[in-house]
Amino acid sequence: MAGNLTFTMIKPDAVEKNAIGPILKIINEAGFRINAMKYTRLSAGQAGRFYEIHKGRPFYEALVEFMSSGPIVAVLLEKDNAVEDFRKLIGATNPENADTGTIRNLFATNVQMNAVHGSDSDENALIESSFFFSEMERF
Ligand code: IDP
Ligand code: MG
Repeated sequence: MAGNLTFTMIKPDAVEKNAIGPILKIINEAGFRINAMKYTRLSAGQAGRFYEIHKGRPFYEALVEFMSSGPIVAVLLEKDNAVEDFRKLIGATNPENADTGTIRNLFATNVQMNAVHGSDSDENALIESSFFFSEMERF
């Protein structure tokens, strides 16, 4: 059975574009409930650990540098079928391939600076949310 939690980050490019409000509005209107949220900045070490799974890929070093270049908003979201529905809402990794109206279509700059993160599985949603949030930060 699909889980009801997914984890997202509003990435530094979207924060820089003043798109926190518009992106959260789209997320709320799509039926996601905010379970936990934090405005913070990752160190290079923390970004490297968050994206450890991509270590060795050609884009890894630049991704770590980008993700630690400015503040982000980390959000734990709740909805039925959360992971799959949220991936649909954000669109393809490369905004050139993202469907019209998706968050990446509307706000991404390029394949690296693509506005938002979205968990790819229920298991990773839990791992990623516990990277940012303690029990007492979740509601
Ligand atoms: P996802 O965010 O859609 O799940 P992943 O393949 O998990 O995409 O990649 C993680 C992040 O790494 C992407 O969101 C993007 O910021 C960056 N990235 C992925 N592929 C490329 C690439 O080909 N060039 C530059 N950056 C990339
Ligand atoms: Mg991914």
